[in-house]
Amino acid sequence: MAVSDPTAGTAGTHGPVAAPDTVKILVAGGFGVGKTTLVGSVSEIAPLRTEEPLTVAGLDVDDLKGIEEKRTTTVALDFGRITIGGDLVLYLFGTPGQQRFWFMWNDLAVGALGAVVLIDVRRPEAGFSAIDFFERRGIPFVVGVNGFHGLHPYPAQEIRESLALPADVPVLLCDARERDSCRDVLIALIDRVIASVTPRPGPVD
Ligand SMILES: Nc1nc2c(ncn2[C@@H]2O[C@H](COP(=O)(O)OP(=O)(O)O)[C@@H](O)[C@H]2O)c(=O)[nH]1
Ligand SMILES: [Mg+2]
Repeated sequence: MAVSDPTAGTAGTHGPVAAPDTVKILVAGGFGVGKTTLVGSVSEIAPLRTEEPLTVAGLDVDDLKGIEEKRTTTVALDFGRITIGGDLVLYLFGTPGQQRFWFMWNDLAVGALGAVVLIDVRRPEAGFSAIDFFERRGIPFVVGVNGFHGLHPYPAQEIRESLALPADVPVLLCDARERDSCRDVLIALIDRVIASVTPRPGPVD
């Protein structure tokens, strides 16, 4: 399932040590839903950020409705890393959210085994395009519902219905600012990725 680095994992006199499995994961979603925040919360390395201040020039182009407090924006990508269970290393690539940067998504998706579609609980409809993107490409994904200000007014089931998500797509309420909360979303995604590559038992004779 995972891509391993064959050059990694040799340790002195103790002989070879199993190389960690590395997996590329995308963190996608609309503009201002908390993608950069999520990658920063969970990353063990100082996350690479390509944030720039929002400018007056972008006012007519980028839709800030509902996120008036947003001051910066990701112009290329976010990058972070998290180790799960000791030997599974996830490389997280946060996509730029504005529609004018969506041409980059196809390139970012190359080699990705799964994705988190992050939505802002106040504007769930901003997640439709990302959901559609991964559904079309058959890339397994989970939906993380970022409850801004820690509020979760709607149960996961209600959000699933409003986004017309199939029953097998996990929907997780989360807080993009909380490491453990974001980690739980990533663990659910790994389970989903594993389920998607595990053949289902055939019919019994
Ligand atoms: N109160 C609150 N603010 C958040 C949360 N997640 C993100 N933000 C803020 O909302 C703005 C947009 O978040 P950002 O991570 O840049 O969104 P992105 O465009 O999806 O990368 C920033 O000012 C964040 O500090 C959250 O869960 N609660
Ligand atoms: Mg961002």
